[in-house]
Amino acid sequence: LIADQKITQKLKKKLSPKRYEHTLSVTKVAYELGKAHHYNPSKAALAGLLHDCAKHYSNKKLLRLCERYAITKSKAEELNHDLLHAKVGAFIAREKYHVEDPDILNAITYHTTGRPSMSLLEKIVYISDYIEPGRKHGGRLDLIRRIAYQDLDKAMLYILEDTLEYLHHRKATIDPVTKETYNYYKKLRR
Ligand code: DGI
Ligand code: FE
Ligand code: FE
Ligand code: FE
Repeated sequence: LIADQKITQKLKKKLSPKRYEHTLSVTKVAYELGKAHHYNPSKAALAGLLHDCAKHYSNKKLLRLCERYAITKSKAEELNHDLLHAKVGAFIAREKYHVEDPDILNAITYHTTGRPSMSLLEKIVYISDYIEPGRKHGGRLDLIRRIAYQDLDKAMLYILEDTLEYLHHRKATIDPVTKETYNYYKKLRR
């Protein structure tokens, strides 16, 4: 047992089977990355468990929660409501799952775009979300899976590079924070 069973059962009831499987996989990978990088594995697992806890909400519900609880939306989040499940997820983790730890809440908030100068836990969750065994991204996924256990900053850079390329190809609106995060990790490695 690597994660809180009450939270796990509650999420099982709410998420689709596919999203629930993804959630459990991210939880396991976050636990392993925690061990590999000397971060409390149980705390990493809890952050992984909750990272997509608002993913099943419709855009309408995400927007309604933002209105009701004065959660401010960035320009990118206005244009792409999907991005909101990260920020709203952190809110739900606090209100509905009673998680207070700011590092866990930030890891949930920044799991989609990342942000410059991420904490160890923020990187663990961001990377676990990308490399969990159920993911089938093309690009350098197998390479990134190996790098993740050796160098988190390098894994961040590779994931951001592949993600930006994918978003460009899809002509998706790119959140400036995603771009800033990429620039930060690129500079870090020079
Ligand atoms: O919720 P998940 O699917 O497990 O994963 P996630 O929350 O990391 O979302 C992944 C998607 O988000 C992936 O297709 C890349 C996309 N994404 C990351 N940064 C941006 C972005 N999408 C847009 N439109 N803009 C971004 O800046
Ligand atoms: Fe997500
Ligand atoms: Fe992600
Ligand atoms: Fe996810």
